[in-house]
Amino acid sequence: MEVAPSSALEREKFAAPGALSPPQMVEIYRLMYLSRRVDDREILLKRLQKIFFQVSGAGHEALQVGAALALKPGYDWFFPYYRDRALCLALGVTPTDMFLQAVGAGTDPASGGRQMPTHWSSRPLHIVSTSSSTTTQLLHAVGCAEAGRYFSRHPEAAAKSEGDYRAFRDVEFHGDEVVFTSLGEGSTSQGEFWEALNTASNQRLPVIFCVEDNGYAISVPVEVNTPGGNISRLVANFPNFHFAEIDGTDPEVCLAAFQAAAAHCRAGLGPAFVHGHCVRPYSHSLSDDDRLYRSAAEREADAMRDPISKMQMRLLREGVLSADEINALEQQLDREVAEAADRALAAPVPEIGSIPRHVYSEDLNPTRASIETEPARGVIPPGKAASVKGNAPRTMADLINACLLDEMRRDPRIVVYGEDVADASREDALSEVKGKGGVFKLTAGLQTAFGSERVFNSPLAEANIVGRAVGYAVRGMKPVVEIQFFDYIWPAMHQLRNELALMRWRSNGEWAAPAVVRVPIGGYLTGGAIYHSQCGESIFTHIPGLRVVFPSNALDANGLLRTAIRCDDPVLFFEHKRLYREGYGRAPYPGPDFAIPFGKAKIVRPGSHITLVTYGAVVPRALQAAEKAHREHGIDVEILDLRTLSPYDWEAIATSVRKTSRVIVAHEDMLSWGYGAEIAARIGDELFSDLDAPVRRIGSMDTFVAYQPVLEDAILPQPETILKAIRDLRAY
Ligand SMILES: Cc1ncc(C[n+]2csc(CCOP(=O)(O)OP(=O)(O)O)c2C)c(N)n1
Ligand SMILES: [Mg+2]
Repeated sequence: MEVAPSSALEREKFAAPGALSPPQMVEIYRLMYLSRRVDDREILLKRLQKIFFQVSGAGHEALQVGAALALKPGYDWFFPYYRDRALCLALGVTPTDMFLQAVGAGTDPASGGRQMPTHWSSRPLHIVSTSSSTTTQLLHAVGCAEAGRYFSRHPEAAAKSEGDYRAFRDVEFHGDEVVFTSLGEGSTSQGEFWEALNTASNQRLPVIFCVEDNGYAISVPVEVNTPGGNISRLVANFPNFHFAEIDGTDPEVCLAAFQAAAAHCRAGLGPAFVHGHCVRPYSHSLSDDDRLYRSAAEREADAMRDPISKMQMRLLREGVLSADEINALEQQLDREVAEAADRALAAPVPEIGSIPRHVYSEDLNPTRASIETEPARGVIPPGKAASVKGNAPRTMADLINACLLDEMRRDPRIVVYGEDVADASREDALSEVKGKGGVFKLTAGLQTAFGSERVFNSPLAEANIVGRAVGYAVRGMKPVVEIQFFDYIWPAMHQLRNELALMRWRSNGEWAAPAVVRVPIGGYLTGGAIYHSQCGESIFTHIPGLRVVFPSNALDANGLLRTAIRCDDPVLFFEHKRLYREGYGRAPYPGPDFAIPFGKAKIVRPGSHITLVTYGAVVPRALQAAEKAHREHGIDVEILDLRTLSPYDWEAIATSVRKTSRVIVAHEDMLSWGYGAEIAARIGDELFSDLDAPVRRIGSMDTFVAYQPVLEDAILPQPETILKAIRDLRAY
């Protein structure tokens, strides 16, 4: 028989604060003991090599059961961490589910055999897929709370809509929902911990942050991670918080603390911080032995505070259960745990053929040809007066801005935020000032048009921007966020690679985070120097699950951004700063529905002698070189602008190379390990017999971009560099 999770009926009994009744005490003990025995069983299975990893929740049970019983699964939202077994059991995850993950079964409901044990996920219970990265989940919780608040204030935005991601992103919300997230005391050292508290505090979000303080981060004691050794003291000055520092081994104290925290959150007063002191009797994980770094006296003191034995003593002391009754309950639970483990051990392993499933959306394919539309003619761009000539050519900056305006009007689930993207955070100023709207003015006028709830400034913290976007997106909203400069994307790298791009695959399709991250990129700026000129797109095309777009002109930028926003996958949208306002590539406003599918290259210049595969700011430079090659040397170069880098248009490359038999791959990013290396390797591999010459690559020097323009020119590929490669290859 499967072990029953705490039923809704049982849970109601815990809703009201007050002293615990005997049946409540028994239910708490049942959950805590169950959690410990699932750990024990997993440890046994690991020793028998039937499972491959084990991390226990031992010592944390009281705190977690207290939290779970104060909250509502399937109503509130949960972003737990890897030790939260008792929390998840008390929310309704079954021991069988847990063992299925431990054995890596194909039927593991949390990840289909992709994640380690204790990496929770359950859509019905609102447990959002967790990673192994300590602390990333906190920013997801913050974004989730923001999305919940947004939907409660704008319920019409939750309506389903066919034709874009909304068809597949169902929305549920409750006005008084709470978002729970937890972490260990060591993980409070991560910057994202502080970034999450920042936004939760500033926006009075209904998030409960639970620090499960067992005194150690693997072998590192608390005072190394936390100056003074107590995180409660350090966070005490954050405004709007409800704070509680408690004995995390006493379930009655814990339950009362979480009830008070939830009441504060549900009343809209702000977030809560519950700091529970607990113990860690089983070392960090089965790969760790705390006898290597903890004194015997310290470990014995911990053992005295073990929440399971303390609760058992209390049941006996208060006459709630006799020794025989406790024995009978434990034996019953032991049997159920053993049966659950046996069921999981008999489960089939995942199919090898299932591996690529859910890397990207299985529902909405952004490469499908039907996305393609013709540009509308003679229409007036949004926000412009009718007197403005509708079909005058516009810059890439203009047409990106126009796309954002159009899409925000069409889709109320879109929010835009980032550093400096608002017109003015202090709204009072808006009556007398023009507004900032981004350091490159790409988001100008959006706040004025759609209000501060939909367009706002983030703190100066890139992980905060992307981490919150994950939380927004899992709730069905469409964050279209900005990283101010590519050069500063790195603090968000962890969130981009380990969270945003991975959410769908690691949860076997249960969750997804289809956000758009717009990123100004690139050099050729004259004076941009090292920290305002970087490229580095291949680092991101190397991330499965992420779509990577890199347009070279205004029309493509407009049509591809629209596809990105309507897409069901996360998209990294690179905008070349040098191209924002260039004369090259301007185009009339193409109307509010112009879209270009991903993975479709454009032949910018047809030719028969050499294929030149490129993208971004190298496109106009390649064109110059090709024109000169034609004029002065009679060489006819075909230029392919890839437009999207992941996916990319292999068919277009292959068709052209089969025709010309000579190919150059050119990009602005550094040559070595660059994007061109992959394309060149694939051409060599699959088109070898079509080639008459080696595949040539052009990229910048393997350095960063220097400030002095003479150096910058020499570092980055120029039309002359390209022309020389064209001539050499023709002569080969
Ligand atoms: C970002 C990140 N860095 C390092 C690790 C490796 N690691 C896993 S758990 C852990 C210690 C965490 O300690 P604490 O936050 O106190 O939680 P506890 O394990 O004690 O419950 C470390 C360093 C990780 N998972 N993620
Ligand atoms: Mg710890």
